[in-house]
Amino acid sequence: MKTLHNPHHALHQGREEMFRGRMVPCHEVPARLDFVLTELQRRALGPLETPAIPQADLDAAIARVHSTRYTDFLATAWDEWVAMDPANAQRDALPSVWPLGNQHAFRTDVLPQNFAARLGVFAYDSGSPLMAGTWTAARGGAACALAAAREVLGGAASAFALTRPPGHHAGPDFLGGYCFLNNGAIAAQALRDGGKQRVAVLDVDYHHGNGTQSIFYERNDVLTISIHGDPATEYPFFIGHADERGAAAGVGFNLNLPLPRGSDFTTWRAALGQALQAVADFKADALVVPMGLDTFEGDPISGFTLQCEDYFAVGAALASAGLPTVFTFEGGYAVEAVGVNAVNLLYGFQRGG
Ligand code: Q9C
Ligand code: ZN
Repeated sequence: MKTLHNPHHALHQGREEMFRGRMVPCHEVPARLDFVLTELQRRALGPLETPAIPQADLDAAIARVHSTRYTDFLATAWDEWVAMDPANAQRDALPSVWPLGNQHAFRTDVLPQNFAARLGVFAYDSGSPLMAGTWTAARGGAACALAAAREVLGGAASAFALTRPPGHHAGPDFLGGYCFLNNGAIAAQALRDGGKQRVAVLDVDYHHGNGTQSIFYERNDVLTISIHGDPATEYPFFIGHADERGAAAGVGFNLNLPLPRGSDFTTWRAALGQALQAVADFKADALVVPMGLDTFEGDPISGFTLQCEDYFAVGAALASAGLPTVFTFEGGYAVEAVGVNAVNLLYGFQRGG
């Protein structure tokens, strides 16, 4: 399996995130990707490439899933943050005021001139710092996702987009959960645009793939499935329940499989079986797997108990779908284990179900 690597990822390097009234060191750190890269090379999964995607192609692929209002904001966000106060150059940008939802009469159709307020329009949490290199890094990740989709469209059985920052919490016009551009959604849309008729997205990150769900919620050509910690107790809290089945033409094309915090691999694997049945029923002709490794027992911010060896079985089960598959790299914050767990999953897949 080929890996598409983002050489710009470390330009995104947050210092601190807000957590329960105080600032704590970021969990989503560049070292995560370095551990995956080292393990990929040590175990020779396959060739490692830097994507060669023309900027215009990348812009077009991003625009297929994100609004230009949002990407225009992201493209200039850092400069505007620094323009607010030159001292901001030493601090990451985080929001501190939000419009809540439309039912509260706060307006988002008129964007405030104040940058901090605008950041609150586009960011739904205060745990996703934005800095000088965020836009370049996020675009580099999206390029990996697009290149991985092109690999598969070109006939490869699978490809791995080693994306960082992660993507699955980013929606059509919002960032959050350490995510800015939805790499998995960009890959899924690129597969559709490249001729795949029905694309399934099966999100195995510990957290609900809310951004991807939002992007495809009203569509019946992309099935979105997520196995995750129950939002009753787990981030992102306000979305990810089992009764969210899609809307308009998309009714029946979103499947949420929330599991209680503390769930073990036996429970998790049963949910994966259900997810794979849904993929088969949908008659998908391509699969995207937003691959979070934060289901690992040792993860510092999550609550499932998967073991390192379990990831081989996860990969093998995913391979049993028999579909051309794009993997994107999502969460996983037990930094020293994330490389082994990622490569175990990919190896399990490559060996086959
Ligand atoms: N301070 C992904 O796994 N906050 N995002 C957790 C810990 C957000 C996770 C609180 C977790 C987001 C891609
Ligand atoms: Zn996660």
